[in-house]
Amino acid sequence: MMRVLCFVLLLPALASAETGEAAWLRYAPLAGNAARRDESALPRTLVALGDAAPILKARDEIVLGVRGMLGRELTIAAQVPAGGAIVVGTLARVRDALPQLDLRDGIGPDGFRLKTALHNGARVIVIAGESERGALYGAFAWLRRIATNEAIATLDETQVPYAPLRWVNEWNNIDGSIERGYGGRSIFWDAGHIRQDLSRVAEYGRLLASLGINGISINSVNANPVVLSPELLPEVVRVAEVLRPWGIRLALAIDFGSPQSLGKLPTYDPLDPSVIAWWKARADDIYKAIPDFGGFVLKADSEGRVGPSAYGRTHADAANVVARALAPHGGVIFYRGFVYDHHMDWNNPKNDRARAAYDNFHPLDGQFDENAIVQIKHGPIDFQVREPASPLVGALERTNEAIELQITQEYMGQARHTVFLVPMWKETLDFDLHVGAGGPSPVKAIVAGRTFHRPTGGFVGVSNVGLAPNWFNNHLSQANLYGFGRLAWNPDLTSRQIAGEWTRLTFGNDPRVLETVTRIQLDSWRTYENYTGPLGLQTLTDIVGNHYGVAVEASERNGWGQWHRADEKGVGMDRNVVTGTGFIGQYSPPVRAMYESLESCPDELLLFMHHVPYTHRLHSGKTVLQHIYDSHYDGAAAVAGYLRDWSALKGRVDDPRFEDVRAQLEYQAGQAIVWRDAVTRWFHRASGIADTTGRVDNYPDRIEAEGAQLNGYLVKAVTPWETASGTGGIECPPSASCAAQFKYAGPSGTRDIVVQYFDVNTGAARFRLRAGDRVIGEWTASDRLATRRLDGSSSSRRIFTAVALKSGDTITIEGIPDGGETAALDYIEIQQTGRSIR
Ligand code: GCW
Repeated sequence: MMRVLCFVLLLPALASAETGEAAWLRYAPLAGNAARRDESALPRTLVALGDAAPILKARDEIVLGVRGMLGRELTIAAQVPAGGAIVVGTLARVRDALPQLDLRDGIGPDGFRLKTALHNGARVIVIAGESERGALYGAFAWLRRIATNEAIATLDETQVPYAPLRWVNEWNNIDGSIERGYGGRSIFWDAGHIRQDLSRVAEYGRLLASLGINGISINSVNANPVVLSPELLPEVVRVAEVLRPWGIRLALAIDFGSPQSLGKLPTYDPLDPSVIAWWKARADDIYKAIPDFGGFVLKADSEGRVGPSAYGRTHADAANVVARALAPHGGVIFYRGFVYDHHMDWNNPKNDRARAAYDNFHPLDGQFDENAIVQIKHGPIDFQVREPASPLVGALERTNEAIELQITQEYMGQARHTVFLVPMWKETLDFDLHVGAGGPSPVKAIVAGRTFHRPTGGFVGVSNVGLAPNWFNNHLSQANLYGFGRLAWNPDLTSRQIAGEWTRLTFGNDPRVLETVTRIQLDSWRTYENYTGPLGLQTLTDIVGNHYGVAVEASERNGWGQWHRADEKGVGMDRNVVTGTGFIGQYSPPVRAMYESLESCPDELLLFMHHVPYTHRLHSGKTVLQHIYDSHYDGAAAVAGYLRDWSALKGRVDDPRFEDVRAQLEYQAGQAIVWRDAVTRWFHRASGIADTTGRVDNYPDRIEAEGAQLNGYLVKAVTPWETASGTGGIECPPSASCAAQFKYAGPSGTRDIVVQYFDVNTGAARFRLRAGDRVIGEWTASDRLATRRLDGSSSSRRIFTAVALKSGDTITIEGIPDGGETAALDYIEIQQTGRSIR
């Protein structure tokens, strides 16, 4: 007799799905045809084999997904009934339960098989995992097929992840803040402790499991030693318990000085016996409490962190002392390759930060233990808008590697801008470094351990989700986490496939939505590159500040090494072997030859590799300078296009998310103009060469605030100068109220009025716009972007459309400061209605 199991499903709150919290696991009802199509193909019973936690999670997901998408209630049974069933379990259990089925072939580690068949004349859908975790992955994959309208009637496929290690790092501080996180505060930590309420951790575990992520470190690599304290361990255990059912191993980032700072030893020398014993004891304790603990992540001798250099020891010595403590328990250490000197002399043309990772780690190849992995950022600098693949990836033949990709958009618009990073990651992952003896050696194959036959390796994504309902504070940024996970599972997927899947899962299968969102996403990195730093210039953002707004020279004349060396004659870093820093010599001969020669160096990396005059002609035929001008105008126009195209989706996307994304794109469109104007004006002033089409430094619709009639307002220089139009801005002294009056000299008619003002994070100044005697609008500058200055980050835009103006009208802006915020203004623009975002 069939035993019907009764249970209450404790599942994440899907009622709040349209806040973005459920991300790509919404299980929203499918439109008529798709739902009916699956009707006949779908048995009505679900058999989950065994009671291991991941299997129960798989069961719950299938029930929830089928109910949500197809409106069907599945019956849970212990055995396959006469009418057939969906059967989920490990391959071994499935073989026992369905002995007649031909399931002889094995499945690789963490893999799964989806198969439809007849069993005793009844239809079965088999979801079999190599392990319990694999079965869970299979359940998610099967549900994804349904959600994206793929056929499920006949299935026979096996999937195995490309690499064994598919981890995320969360740079969370134990006080609950997140280093380079833009989605609010930590879901893990608060005030020095693990949070009481871990419900968002459970939801996050579900999202990660749906992608096949199998490890997570939950604190910043700038680690507080306290994370290893025995007092905190019981709290950390709680997180491990929440993530374990999702097949995710918990890990911690560690501080290399911990034996001394936490353990009170006189030293942290990795070769000192007391230090060796200390690491072993800590690892033993952790594994007693968390038997499946994943391991440690270590940032040493980098950006002020202590490391083995204090004792004249090597990175391998440092990695190995920790690796040996973990090895008996099956743990691994990810040792970060991000090691460089941030006090380099800018005046020395041979100095080059890009060389650092290779120079530090290549000599140590072969000296790392088998459970140590060198974790390498995808480019040689630091997550810039375009970098070549890190040469270190190709240079370690006897060392495990993982590639570090940054999901959180530190230099990529900090989730205020939509930038889909998968196309960028793909370029790196597919890049052939021409190493090894066995044919093509793309980055993905090397880091997965395939090229040099390493025991392990893989992918690490710096994710930094937060408590924001939609995790990142930008719905479209979720696609980066999704894309990271999909690539870690299968880097051969195309960017288009990933963007398409994500869009269907996140916004449904409406073809118009699919086309628009996919196009925006696929285009968005190139667009961001266009209006920030094209041609390999790097992002051109505020390197010494918030890494967000534009500041062209912030990278120069300091020790951080993100230099582009633009001056009055030319631009770019000479990294040549013959004339420059020699960085290009770190690549294998074919790659070296391509980058070394101006003829074969791709335009998009030209200024990363070479210093050239502004008049140098690109392969495209344009001069470097004209390309810089044009790309910035193209980029800003493209974002305006995204806003227009998204706006046309009203009614096809639920209202809350529609409006969130619309507001985000509107903001981005304004910021793209700030970037465009700042960068083009900077290069115009530096080079003295005009834009051939006359756009740069020529804004006919614009009236500068510093030229208005000022009542209380004072003219204020803005730093860096290029982030304010004209010669600066105006600000209102504290405890005053001020007004600026502009004369409208154009013909009478309906116009859009753009107000460019500054919104810093030290107050909430108020503004009022009048045309003649009429109040057109009021607003408060209450944004909390990380800047207290008038600069490219705080420069903000407000648009009032279709304002009736008469020739000679006075347009007045009244400003009332608040706290440290001075109701500062840059300019207004009076434009023909409908053309205001250009
Ligand atoms: O990109 C830089 C960030 C730092 C970060 C560092 C790293 C965690 O600005 O915030 O520190 O990289 O990757 O270690």
